[in-house]
Amino acid sequence: KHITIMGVPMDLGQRYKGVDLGPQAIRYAGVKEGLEKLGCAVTDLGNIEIGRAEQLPDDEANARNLKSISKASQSIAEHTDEIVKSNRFPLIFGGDHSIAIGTIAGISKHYRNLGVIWFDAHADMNIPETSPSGNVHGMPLAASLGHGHASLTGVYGYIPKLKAEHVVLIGQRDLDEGEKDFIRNLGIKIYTMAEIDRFGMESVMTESINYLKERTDGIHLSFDLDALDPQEAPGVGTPVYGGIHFRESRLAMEMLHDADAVVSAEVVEVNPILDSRNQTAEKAVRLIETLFGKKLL
Ligand code: DIR
Ligand code: MN
Ligand code: MN
Ligand code: MN
Repeated sequence: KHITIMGVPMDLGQRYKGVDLGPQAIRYAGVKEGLEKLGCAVTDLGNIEIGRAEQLPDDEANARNLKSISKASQSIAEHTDEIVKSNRFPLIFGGDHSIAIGTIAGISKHYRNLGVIWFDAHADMNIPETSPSGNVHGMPLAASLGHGHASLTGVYGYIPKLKAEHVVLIGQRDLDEGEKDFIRNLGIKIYTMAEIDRFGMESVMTESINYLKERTDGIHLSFDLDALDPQEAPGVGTPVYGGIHFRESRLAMEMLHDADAVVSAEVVEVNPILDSRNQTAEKAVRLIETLFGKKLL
C-alpha cells in the first residue's frame, strides 16, 4: 500500500495548547517505521502550514477563530486532494478535529458517495446556534453534512460533502441537546457506548461495515482519540470517562482492515502536553498499524 502522511498542526478549533504538537507525537511513536515493517511504501509530507489566529469579529457567530479555520480548511482540502490525485492513501495527523472539514472536502470530490466512520466521545455535529462552547472542533461533521456557518459548509466550493445516510458514529457518550435532535432528525446511524456495551464491538463493527459497504464507494475513517477511555488515552483536550477500551478499538481496526474498504484516514486530538509518556500517540500508532494489516500472529 502506498501511503502519504500529512501533519496538520491545527489548534484553533478548541481551547487547549498542545494539540498542534499531535503530528510530531505520532511520528515519535514510530508510525512510519511501523507501517514500513508491514510492507507499506510511506511518504511523509511533513506538516502543512496553519495560519495564526486572527483577531476578527467572529464572536457573534459563536464559532471561535471561524475565519482562520475556514482559510486553513481550504488549504487542508487542497493538500488532501493532491494526495488522492497521486493515487496514494491519505493518512492525516491532527491537530484538533476541525481539520476534518478540510480533509473530507478534499477527499469527497473523488467519490460519488463517500462514507465516513467517526470514532469519537462526541458527535461533532454542532452548529454555531447549538454549540455550548463556540469551539469549531465540535462542528466538523455537521459542516460536512452541509449544516452550520457558510464559511465552514462552503469550504472547497461544494455543499454538502457527505450524505447523512453515509455516516456512522461510534463511541459517543457526551452529546449536546442540539446534536441529539440533529442525529434523530437526520436519521444518522449511531452506536453510542450503550450499544457497544450491550452488543459488543464485534457486532457493532459488522453492522457498520455492512451498512457502509452497501451504500458508499469508499470509507473515510475519522478517529478522535477521545473515543478511547481516558484511562488509556489521557492525552486529549476533552476526555469523557466510560469510553472504548484499546482492545475494542484494535478489534475495530482489524475488522476495517479485513473489510478492505477504507480509502483515507485521520487521527486527531492527540495532545502530548496533556499526555503521560506519549501513550496516547503510541496507542494511535498501534491502531494505525492494525488498520494497515498488522496481526497479532
Ligand atoms: C462539545 C464538545 N460537544 C462542543 N465537543 C468535542 O464543544 O461542541 N469534540 N470535544 O471533540
Ligand atoms: Mn504546502
Ligand atoms: Mn471529535
Ligand atoms: Mn471528541
